[in-house]
Amino acid sequence: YARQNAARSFDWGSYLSANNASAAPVTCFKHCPMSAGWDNITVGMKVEVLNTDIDVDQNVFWIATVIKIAGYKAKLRYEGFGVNDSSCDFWLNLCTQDVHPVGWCATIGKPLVPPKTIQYKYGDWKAFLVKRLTGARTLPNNFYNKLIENISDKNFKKSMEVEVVDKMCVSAMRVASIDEIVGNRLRLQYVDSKEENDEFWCHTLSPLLHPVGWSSSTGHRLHATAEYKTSSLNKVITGKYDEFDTSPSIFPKLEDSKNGGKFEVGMKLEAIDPLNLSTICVATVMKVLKKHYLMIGIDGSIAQNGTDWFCYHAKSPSIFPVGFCDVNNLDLTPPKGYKDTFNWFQYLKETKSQAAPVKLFNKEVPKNEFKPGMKLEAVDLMEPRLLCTGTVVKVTGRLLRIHFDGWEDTYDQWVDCLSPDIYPVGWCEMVGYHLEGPKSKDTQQPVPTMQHMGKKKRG
Ligand code: MLZ
Repeated sequence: YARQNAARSFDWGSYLSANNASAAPVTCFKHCPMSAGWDNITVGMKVEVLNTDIDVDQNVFWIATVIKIAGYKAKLRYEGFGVNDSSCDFWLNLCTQDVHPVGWCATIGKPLVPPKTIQYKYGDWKAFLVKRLTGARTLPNNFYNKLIENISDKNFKKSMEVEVVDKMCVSAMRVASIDEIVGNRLRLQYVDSKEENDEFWCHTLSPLLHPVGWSSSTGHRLHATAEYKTSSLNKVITGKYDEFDTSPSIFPKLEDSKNGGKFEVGMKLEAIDPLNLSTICVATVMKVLKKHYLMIGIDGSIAQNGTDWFCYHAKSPSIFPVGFCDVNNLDLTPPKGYKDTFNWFQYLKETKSQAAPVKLFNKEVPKNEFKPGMKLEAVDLMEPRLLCTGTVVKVTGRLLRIHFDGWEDTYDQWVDCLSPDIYPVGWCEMVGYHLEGPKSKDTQQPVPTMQHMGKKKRG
């Protein structure tokens, strides 16, 4: 598999060892390849890998045992080193072609040669191996093929058009075409852009991504030509899409609200601020779109004419009923001017508004194994080209707070446990995408204060 930028990429192995850190297991990430079968990948499993502990100038291989698993990565120990001898342990990615099932060398006629450090330990290496390998588990034979098959959604192809949030004005959609696909992450190019490389990255399952005609069918604001608006509406009505249109059929079906009530304009709630994902804020339903989509405004935000309203589905895990933060002991960011004095009861009275009824919100909490301290790879959603090393610092129901290693807490992000923007350790290496390492002390630059940031400003 292509590994373009891997060379400059950050190396998890030594970092995990040095910090004695654990990683979120691959089974946590349902949108990632091999997630479903990953329970079968266990410590103690044996594999065949390149033997680098030799004198000869030739590629030879040896058996290694999985000592520890961190996401897609494994700490390995060559067979023959003792149970307590970690002196030559090394990390590899189980989902790259560096790791093979036991038996691979025999099938392609490559030699198994013991490491020179321990060469002296046994006379009959063959007998030793037979003994060690009897009853041992290894990777399934079709592991790598399955991975390749799993790695991309065939429904999304280069040059196809989508509707995606306008990064310069988050209350509107824009038309973009798929320029590159890396492990189900799309590099999109806004089609009407005057600048070159006016790109936006998002996963095929991102809530910011929609099929052609979605804006017309929901009533969402769309920055596009009149021709596009007419033709896309037509496609929605007739159900006939062109070859390079993404159609609704390849997007996840969002569940409709079945509980009777409806969100109404003016109702108050708590919501993750789309322009500052480290905060949960006091918010208002500003507009109700079709198909259970809502435009949410953060109370006290300065933008006029709704340019910072943001679309959340009624069942979005990023909106919460009034009192959610209080109940869960989280900081609620009040509108400007309220500071510590904020009180929902008074605020509702003062603003003569109603809290959105609790029954309208998504109360489902999918089972998940995320725990504070677990490492992962996460998209910096303020600059979604960047995939960075992160740590789960808090788990509240289905919500995770991700901290970017080395960065100030103001860069933290609240994300759902099923978010397609978080990945197991080793994902970047597997798909060949650059991973940003932790920010280190010597490269630290002054960071602008949060008030000056927004999707357009930070960077
Ligand atoms: N230009 C940005 C880069 C931030 C990247 C952080 N990723 C966790 C800034 O310095 O604000």
